[in-house]
Amino acid sequence: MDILNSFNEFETAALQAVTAATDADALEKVRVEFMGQKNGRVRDLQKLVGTATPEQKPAVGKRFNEVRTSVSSALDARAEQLKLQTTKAASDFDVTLPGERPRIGHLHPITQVMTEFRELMGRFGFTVVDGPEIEDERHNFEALNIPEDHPARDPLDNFYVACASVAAGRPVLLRSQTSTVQIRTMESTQPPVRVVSLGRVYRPDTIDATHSCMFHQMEGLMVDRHVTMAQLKTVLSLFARSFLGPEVEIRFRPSFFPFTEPSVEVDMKWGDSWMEIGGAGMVDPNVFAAVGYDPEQYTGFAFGLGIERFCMKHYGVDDIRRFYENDMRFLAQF
Ligand code: FA5
Repeated sequence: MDILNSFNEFETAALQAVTAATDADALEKVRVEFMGQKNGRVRDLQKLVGTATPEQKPAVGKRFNEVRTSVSSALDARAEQLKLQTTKAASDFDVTLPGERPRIGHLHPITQVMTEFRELMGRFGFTVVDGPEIEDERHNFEALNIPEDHPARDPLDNFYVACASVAAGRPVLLRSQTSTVQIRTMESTQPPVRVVSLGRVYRPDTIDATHSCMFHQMEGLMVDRHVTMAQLKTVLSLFARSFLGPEVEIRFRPSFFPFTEPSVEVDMKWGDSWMEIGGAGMVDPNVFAAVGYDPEQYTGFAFGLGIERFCMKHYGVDDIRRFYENDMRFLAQF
């Protein structure tokens, strides 16, 4: 009989769907699809009961009730089973087991060293100032007494940035030195000045064990009446010894920077040789003139130190590239 076949197909399909449901939501969907009061497929079966002949009626009615009961019971049983599984999963969690320790990172070694630099210079009475990493030519060169034809301004030796300012005739570049912040500070403050500024600088240098195209500098500037070269040497020597230890050997070598006169290069002993760690000198009167300070009244010293080089010496790292490779085996040691 066709009607009974339809009942059997309904039952098989419903029981399969019940078994396949793996959570309460899926099971509820099965219930609505097959047994839903409004549009469940069971409604079609009910209509079929109405089409049975009087002789067929008793058998059809009986089978209809059986099918309905069997699907309802299967739904209830599966619901119970799923509930038990969830409670069991929850009770599998043993609160007495030791937890998994989360991996907590730490500050990059360069950042750690910068924090210590700020702290040390703070003890010498230097406050911390900041400046932008994208600079104009006035702050990176002109006010620092670096004329237009100076080789340091060669576009091939700098990272000029292509943007609207360039089109408007105001070229900008990634600063090649933190000395830019000397100018910004003096433009906005009157002497006495005693500041340090730490941050990134960028140069298209050939990368090797001691050179990176992005590195960090600490700039220092002290301006007042009667500031002397002896004070500069004292501050730098004390600073280097405080950070690297009293045994570190520092030497000052005559040099040239357009923005200081006289100028020195600062080296530290590195094994059997010397490594340059920074430049320094007495602020050139032309720089004072560019920011509106009276060179007759004030003198000052300035220095710019390579932070990576200090960090390398401090931790015994022999290649600057290690700091930027993001190798956890290296970084986790600090
Ligand atoms: C300067 O940048 C001057 N502005 C320093 C200065 C400031 C002089 C104030 C006088 C007064 P120099 O180019 O030498 O100078 O760089 C300073 C230090 O930065 C170097 O001694 C070195 O330690 C570090 N340095 C320079 N180039 C790199 C590089 N490519 N990678 C890593 N460190 C570098």
